[in-house]
Amino acid sequence: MHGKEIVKIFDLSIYLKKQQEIINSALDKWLPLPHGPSGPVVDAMRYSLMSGGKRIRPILLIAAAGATGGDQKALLPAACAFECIHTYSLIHDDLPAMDNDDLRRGRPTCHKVYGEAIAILAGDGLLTYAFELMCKPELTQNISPLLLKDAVFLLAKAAGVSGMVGGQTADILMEGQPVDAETLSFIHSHKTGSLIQTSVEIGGLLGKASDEELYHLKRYGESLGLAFQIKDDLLDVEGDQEILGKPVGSDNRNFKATYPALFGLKETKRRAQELLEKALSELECFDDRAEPLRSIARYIIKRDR
Ligand code: GRG
Repeated sequence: MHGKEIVKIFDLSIYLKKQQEIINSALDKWLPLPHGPSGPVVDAMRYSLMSGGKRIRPILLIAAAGATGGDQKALLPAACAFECIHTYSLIHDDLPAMDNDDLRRGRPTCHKVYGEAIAILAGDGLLTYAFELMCKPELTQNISPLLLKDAVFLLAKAAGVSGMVGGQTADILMEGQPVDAETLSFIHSHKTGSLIQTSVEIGGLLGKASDEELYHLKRYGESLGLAFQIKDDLLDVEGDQEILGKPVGSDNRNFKATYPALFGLKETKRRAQELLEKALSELECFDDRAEPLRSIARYIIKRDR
């Protein structure tokens, strides 16, 4: 090649902003509008959903599909389904029966605004709406029924007792008790890791990844999911409430099992870095199209919110 080679530098902040806009406008378009006697629950669903989350799970799904050359636009309903399930988990996690938090995403929590009953129903509504999204023609007309069935199964499993609900149960039952490293890793990889890992896996699956690509994407997602929760633990100790949009120190107050509590800050940071490197190594067989996945992994360890 003559002359200067043009090197395209991937800018994660531009990428995230663009993807967040796409996801936010799809959620806004697809979520029902509040009207009639059930209006308040839809209002509450929209209140929590449209309140500025990072949209990491849907973005991971889209980025994983992109890494294998899949049709990213066609997967938007599946990406939005992850955000609905994630937001439901936050609403329920904030309830008085669970973490009893007043602030989420910089705003009063759902139950503070709408009351407990409506907040529970808004969570239920978002969880089930996720599966309506998985049946949207925008998705079903582009993906084979067999692949879609596998994706729905993986999503249900990641959200349910084998995944997030199972992790949350262990987390709550272990409150105030000493936990060993194995139990802590179970809690973190199920409570938070399952949904993150599965967003990457479904992106690869529906993006028509090869078996080898899918294998590495799953392992990337597994390391990333655990790293994400470890970083969340660190932010609860060292983060800034203003930037986080939620109180810091709540893990300590609620006697939660965390990495800093079990291993100390230095060792926790070392483990997070190790997981980042492991996640990146799983992407070695991918070309430049995996750059968003690589940058997101680095960002997850560095993030301040
Ligand atoms: C209630 C079944 C049920 C499960 C709750 C996810 C969860 C399980 C609880 C949330 C508690 C929590 C703060 C966990 C730490 C990891 C986590 C999920 C953080 C919030 O996710 P982000 O950082 O939030 O992606 P945004 O607001 O950006 O979407």
